[in-house]
Amino acid sequence: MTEFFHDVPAPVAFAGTDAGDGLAYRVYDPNRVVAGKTMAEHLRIAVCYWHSFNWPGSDVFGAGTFDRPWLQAGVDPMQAAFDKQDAAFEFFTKLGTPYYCFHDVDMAPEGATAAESGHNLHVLVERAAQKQAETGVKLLWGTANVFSHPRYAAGAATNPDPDVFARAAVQVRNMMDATHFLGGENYVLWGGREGYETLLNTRLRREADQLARFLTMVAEYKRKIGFTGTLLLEPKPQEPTKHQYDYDSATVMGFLERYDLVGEYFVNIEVNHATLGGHSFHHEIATALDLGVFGSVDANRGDPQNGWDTDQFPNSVEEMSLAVYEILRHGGFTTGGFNFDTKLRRQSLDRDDLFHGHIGGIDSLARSLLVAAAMLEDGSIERFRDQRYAGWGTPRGERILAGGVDLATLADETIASGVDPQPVSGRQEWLENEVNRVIWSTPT
Ligand code: XUL
Ligand code: CO
Repeated sequence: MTEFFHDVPAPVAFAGTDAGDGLAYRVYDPNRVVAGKTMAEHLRIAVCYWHSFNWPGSDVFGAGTFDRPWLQAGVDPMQAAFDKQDAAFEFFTKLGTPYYCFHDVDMAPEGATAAESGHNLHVLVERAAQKQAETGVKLLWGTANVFSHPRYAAGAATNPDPDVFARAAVQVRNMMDATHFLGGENYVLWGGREGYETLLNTRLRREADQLARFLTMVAEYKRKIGFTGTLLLEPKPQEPTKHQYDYDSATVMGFLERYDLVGEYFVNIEVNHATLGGHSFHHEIATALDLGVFGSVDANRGDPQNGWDTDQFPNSVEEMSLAVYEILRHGGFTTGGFNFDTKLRRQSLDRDDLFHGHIGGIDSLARSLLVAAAMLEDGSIERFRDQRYAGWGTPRGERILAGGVDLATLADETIASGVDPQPVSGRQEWLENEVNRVIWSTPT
């Protein structure tokens, strides 16, 4: 087997902030213990197969720019898939990250029939199992791509044609089997085409019922095969559809409640999906945690100047620290992790650019973890939050919340007692300064 990333010595090592400008981790030291666990255990980092190995660097205005020999025209599809898999596992090993994620079609070429596609997947998955055993790299999650093929243009589960729903069932069944076989810790469903382009041709209720039926079948199949991983839905507000049904975490929760699926599905929150939805990443994380549906994260970032999913490598410690703080405060990941759903810029042509992107993102997460742990240890934010709501812990507050008083009684009592609440400062600027104080004072 020839090395693809032959210029990169294996593996990338931790060298601290004094490291020069080469390939090294400056903060991420997998074995370093922070708040009771190693950095590797906290962050559970995964590399995605699709953007890193299956995307040629094309955009809507131009062809692929990247050096990915297995994506060239005229290469035998199975040989190309083997070469791609070799390069992917070489990358995971040299980067030193514990997990990866993939869609069926990232790894195996589609055949002329559903049966042929299933066979190709089977061959590649058997080979992946061997590679996992050889390298120790594990599968964070698997997923089926039921959005790229033209048959899914009008949706997979939400398609007006039940035959398309059935073809999606083939792919999802096969990928659940593959994920289970590979010891995957989660299974993701991103409904890229489960939405609409125009309401003029769409029956909303009909499509929601179909989606719920599909998700129920998936949850039943999980139990049938004994898959113990977590089922994750990945919210996104739009792109490629004008409107996607899994808009954000709160919308997903409403859907799960409506169709009696609470407890079956959790969410995989992507930073750039949150910001496309008009939320901060911090908002989506805090919301999912409070709703009890938090599962995993697709780490990346958008570009504040444009309105699409740029999937850039995360590099803002300020932004990440607040989200990691919420995750840490709630006890951290269980089966989830930080999957790098990130892609290089189209001009990043060198093979080692893929390393630089991931290293920078991973170091930013590691630094955010240090800051988040220091914020928790410092306690000033939680102290302020506790104090701000302290009234609800008094007998008066508890009586109201427990239903011990009705509206009219409360109103009459309030008039009689002459209660006259005074506005209290929310202290936002002080809190923001507190966050910066911790960021600036936390040693690497
Ligand atoms: C698309 C996206 C997907 C999912 C998996 O925006 O994030 O790659 O993560 O299908
Ligand atoms: Co994603």
